Amino acid sequence: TEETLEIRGFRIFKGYLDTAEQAALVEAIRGVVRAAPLFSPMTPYGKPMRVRMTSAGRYGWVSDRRGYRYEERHPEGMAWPPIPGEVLAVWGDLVSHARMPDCCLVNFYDADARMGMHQDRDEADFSWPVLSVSLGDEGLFRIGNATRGGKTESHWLQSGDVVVMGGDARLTYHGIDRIKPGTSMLLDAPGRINLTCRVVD
Ligand code: MD3
Ligand code: FE
Repeated sequence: TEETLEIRGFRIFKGYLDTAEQAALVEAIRGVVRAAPLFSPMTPYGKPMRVRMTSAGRYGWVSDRRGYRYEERHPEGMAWPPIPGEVLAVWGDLVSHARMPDCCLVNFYDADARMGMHQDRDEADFSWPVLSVSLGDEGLFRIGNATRGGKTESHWLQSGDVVVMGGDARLTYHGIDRIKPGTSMLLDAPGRINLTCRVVD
């Protein structure tokens, strides 16, 4: 399946990556996680996030009692590993060859992790799109509006789907309501990986 769906300005490329490409990405991400281990960020309100995270690139996204921001180092002190070439290739094909992302955030959802509705607004320049790659179990993606609340639309993101959020969609509220364990054979345990590439500054 290779079709593009458009929901509220989000371009969803269904089945953009074939199984071999997905497996290669998972291997590359395993390398990232070996160099920069997954951690459970603390929200500024003092509640740990359900999603475990790490990053690759010049910057990584972190959250703690001081707030959400980009940092040049992992909380344990190491520099973030480089963004894998396989990820940059997808960005090059769908976003730009002129400018590569500064950050590839790696989100890992276990069977009961979710991500509440939020905006991505920690970047300096919203004119660059955000690109997201889904791997592993399906996740129910909810798309809202430019302000909190209002009607929403939901879509199941499957392994190999790529989403590009640009233009008016860049500041749209979004979240992951739940994942559906056992819907993919890609990972060796239930779970979902999402890669989010962003230009930061
Ligand atoms: C819409 N991640 O890390 S990716 C995030 O599946 C995040 O892990 C979700 O939201 C996930 O911030 C959803 C889709 C996504 C990513 C960035 C966006 C949608 C976006 C930025 C602007 C608008
Ligand atoms: Fe987001």
